[in-house]
Amino acid sequence: MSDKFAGLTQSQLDAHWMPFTANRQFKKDPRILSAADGCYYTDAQGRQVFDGLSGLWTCGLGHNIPEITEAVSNQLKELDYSPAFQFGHTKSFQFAERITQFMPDGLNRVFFTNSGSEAVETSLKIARAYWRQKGQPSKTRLIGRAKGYHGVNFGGISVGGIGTNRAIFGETLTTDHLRHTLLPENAFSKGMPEKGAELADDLTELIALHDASNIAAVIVEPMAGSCGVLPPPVGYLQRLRDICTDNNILLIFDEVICGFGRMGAKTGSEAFNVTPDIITLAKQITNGALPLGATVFKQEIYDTFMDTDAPEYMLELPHGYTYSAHPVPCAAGLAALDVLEQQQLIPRVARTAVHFEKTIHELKDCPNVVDIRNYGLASGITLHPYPGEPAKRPFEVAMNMWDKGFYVRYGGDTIQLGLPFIVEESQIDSVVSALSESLDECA
Ligand code: PXG
Ligand code: PLP
Repeated sequence: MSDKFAGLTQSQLDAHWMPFTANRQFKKDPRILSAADGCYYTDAQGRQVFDGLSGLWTCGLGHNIPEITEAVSNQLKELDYSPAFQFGHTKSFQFAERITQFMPDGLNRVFFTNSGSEAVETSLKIARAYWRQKGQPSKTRLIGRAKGYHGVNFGGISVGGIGTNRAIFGETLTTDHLRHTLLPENAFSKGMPEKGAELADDLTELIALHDASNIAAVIVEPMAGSCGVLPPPVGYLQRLRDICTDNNILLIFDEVICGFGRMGAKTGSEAFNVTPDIITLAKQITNGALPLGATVFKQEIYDTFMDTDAPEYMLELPHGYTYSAHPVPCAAGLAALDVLEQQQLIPRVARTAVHFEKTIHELKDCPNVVDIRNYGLASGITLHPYPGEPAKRPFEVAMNMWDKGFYVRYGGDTIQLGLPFIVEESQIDSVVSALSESLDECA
């Protein structure tokens, strides 16, 4: 069990083109995970590795949850697949209603997808179709925000605001972007930063430029995750909400990371007390055990499609995936939300976040740390870059952490933590103290 290649041949390693991975580096020095339980992975050499990102923001309940395993295995034995179009099975309806219990009031119609990226495409397509359905077909323009991450499909990269994720793929949809909210004067803010609410007024300027009659929707992450954890400035989301309401523009919150507990609340909407018209979900929805995403709509959007003179046998919306509402991930999701609720993990996140905030900010004086941001059980630590090589230092720190037995995320000039909801204070202290050592060693 001490072979870091886990018995894989070079040709097997070469056959898999890995996603968002430095393939050449990985295949020389693979990091293979072979098992997981609670807050720990076991790697191919049998080492225990602390899961500092809950998988990829997916496994807040921890790993190897017996209730999920049982639900999935029972579902596979009972009904392994059911056609998604024109036929149904009980789990998707039960799960849809269960999801709405976690959503803000009024968001109560659920469309199933297989990933966050598809949840985003679904939100953008339906936003456009909604206005057409309401007799306003010119409302097509979609607005995102700089540094936003909305998955990797064409709609998502069009509204997305991370240049490296779109630059090589050629033409995208015609979109606009609000400025991001990462202000130097907010460095080392704890929780929501004080300054920056007025950045929401960028939307007013875009409305002046294009006219609201041409704008379908604005999409933002309530707390931007992938670009390095940016909690919204105080008052910012409410201002966006007000401008959207005043101008008949749909507001979409991409809650793929924020949804189901990460913020110490059911959603980012609840944490920041602002209700959008549409919410996208994925990741934590099944605790990562199986792929599933969802897009949740306020009822009036759904009703707009149902309120039609077309014959009842006609489809109201030509959209959906072969695996939309697949019974097995629906069963996993039902079990995951039951565990989240029964173990009262959302209030636990809110409580643990207090210790996490205090502890993570103790890294302020470590070498090369230029900013630390946090909310709930999420944190982003920005590192001073090597000249011309912004991504190198986070890579070095993350590899040093891996050697010490801690998995943390690195991307751009940032190290990210997304701790499991079940984390103990002593484990928070261990990961932060290891990070402090790594920052010293990589200085
Ligand atoms: N929207 C948001 C806000 C996301 O965070 C997606 C959409 C896309 O979801 P899928 O399931 O298609 O990947 C995401 C995904 C990171 C990291 O390190 C974040 C994501 C994915 C992988 C890594 O922060 N977010
Ligand atoms: N490509 C082809 C040729 C297909 O037949 C389908 C679905 O039937 C798709 C793509 C879309 O696949 P999915 O529904 O899994 O997104």
